[in-house]
Amino acid sequence: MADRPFVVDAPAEPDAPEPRLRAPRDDRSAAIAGIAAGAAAIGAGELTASVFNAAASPLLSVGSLVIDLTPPFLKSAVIAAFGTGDKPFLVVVLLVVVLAIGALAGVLQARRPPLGVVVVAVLGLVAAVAAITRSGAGVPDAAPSVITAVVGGALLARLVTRSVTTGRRAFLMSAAVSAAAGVAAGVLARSLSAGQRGVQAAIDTVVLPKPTATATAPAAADSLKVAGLTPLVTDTADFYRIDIALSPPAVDPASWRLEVTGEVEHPFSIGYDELLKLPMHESATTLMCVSNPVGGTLNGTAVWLGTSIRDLLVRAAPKAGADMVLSSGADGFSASTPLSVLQDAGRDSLLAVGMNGEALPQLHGFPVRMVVPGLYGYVSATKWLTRLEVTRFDRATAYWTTRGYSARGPVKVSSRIDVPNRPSAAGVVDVAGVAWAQHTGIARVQLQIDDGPWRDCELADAWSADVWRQWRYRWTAPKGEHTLRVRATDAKGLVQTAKLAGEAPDGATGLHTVQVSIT
Ligand SMILES: Nc1nc2c(c(=O)[nH]1)N[C@H]1C(S)=C(S)[C@@H](COP(=O)(O)O)O[C@H]1N2
Ligand SMILES: [Mo]
Repeated sequence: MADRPFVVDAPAEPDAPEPRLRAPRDDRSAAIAGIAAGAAAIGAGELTASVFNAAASPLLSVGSLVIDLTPPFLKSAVIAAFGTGDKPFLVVVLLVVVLAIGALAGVLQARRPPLGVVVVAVLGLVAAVAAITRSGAGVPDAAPSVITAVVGGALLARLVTRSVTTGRRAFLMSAAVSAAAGVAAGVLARSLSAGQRGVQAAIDTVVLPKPTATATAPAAADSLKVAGLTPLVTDTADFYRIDIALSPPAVDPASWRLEVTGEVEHPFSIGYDELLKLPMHESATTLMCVSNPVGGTLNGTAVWLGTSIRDLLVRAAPKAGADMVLSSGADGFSASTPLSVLQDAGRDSLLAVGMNGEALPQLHGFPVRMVVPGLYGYVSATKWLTRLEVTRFDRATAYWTTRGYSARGPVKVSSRIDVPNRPSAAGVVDVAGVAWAQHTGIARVQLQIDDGPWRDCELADAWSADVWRQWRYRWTAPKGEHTLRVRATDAKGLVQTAKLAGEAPDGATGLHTVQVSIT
């Protein structure tokens, strides 16, 4: 039987006992067969997805499922270790795990056929379910996973059989060809990803409307010219990126619509072109991630161009009793923002279409995202926005709230030392950094050197309460090892706490402390 890896001992000695069937125990060949079949199967699935729908990629779908199921502490640990490289890291881990399962399936297939094929089928099923249950996906999105499973199962059975029916070289050759074909298909898939290229073309053609008001930093605000100090406005290319989307959603602006719905008198929906015709103004806001550790850099300031969320809510007319807006993104993310914050006339909450003078980049939420001064991103800054649902905190729950984070997330007053970040020569040393308390503003920054008193630092002019503030201290530094510690006070007099708290459930606290060698 061609598909059963049993062989007949041959040649039989004339006086030997009956030739008997034996199960080959060449586990190593079987494992190689499994890995080769796995590589070919993944390549086939990815290639199918890239042609048909990049979001339906079996690998990325399973990756997204893993992200969904990752407990917050692990997420924080991975972000801490890999920063924005957390996603490539996850993909590599996934590949290794899947190929290891492939090796195992090969061994199983050799020992107990068709168990190996069953394992492949189960993997395919998991990928298919992951692909279908992604937000905005449908049953056809299972196709790439089905193809992965079919290619994987068939190749596994065939290669395991070959591992015992043909010579070792011929077997290794066919395994190598399968694996190489898989890698080639995977590379081709990456370069194809049709939807992704389409989005860049769409972004390139956007003509942003003229702002009714522009945001320009006061000349004096950027006055602290210290090498290594965080610039007031973050270059878009350097802007941190945090989201649950393994591959950023490719949203076509031509078919994009925002639904404003829920507990409102006048639900409506609006398309991209229509939105661009609304009054648009610029506003500088420092965005903050709740996962930012003390001293971390998961924050950035941009000049956002957008239209007032408050005005859109006036049009929808929320009903009495509503107290939350649940915003959703095309990646399945959702955020719970207090309705009162979005209705606050004193707060520049934007439906943003532009970032630093250009259309929103795909990574930062093209075509439309939210920006709300004073709240962490996970409760306010929904990218690839598709829906605003007016509701209540006791009725609806946002993405991170079901994963150990608070339903409400106002930014905590905090500060960071940027320089010195390397050994410095004794003499006058600039100690500098940024401090933030979005929407309240920074009134004071103090520095402690070793166990000395808290000394007031120089502050750059404030741009607005919504933007971080640069600070500097001119330190006459003596030789030796020193400890520097910073703390900020917000405009309401609240002093940044020294009490240590982790990022979950509502933002880290503690004082940023650095050691510096003065030589
Ligand atoms: N659609 C979507 N929007 C999202 C997220 C997400 O995972 N998906 N993450 C939020 C979080 S946690 C933060 S801190 C900000 C980060 O925005 P940025 O990537 O543009 O810096 O986006 C927010 N908006
Ligand atoms: Mo975040």
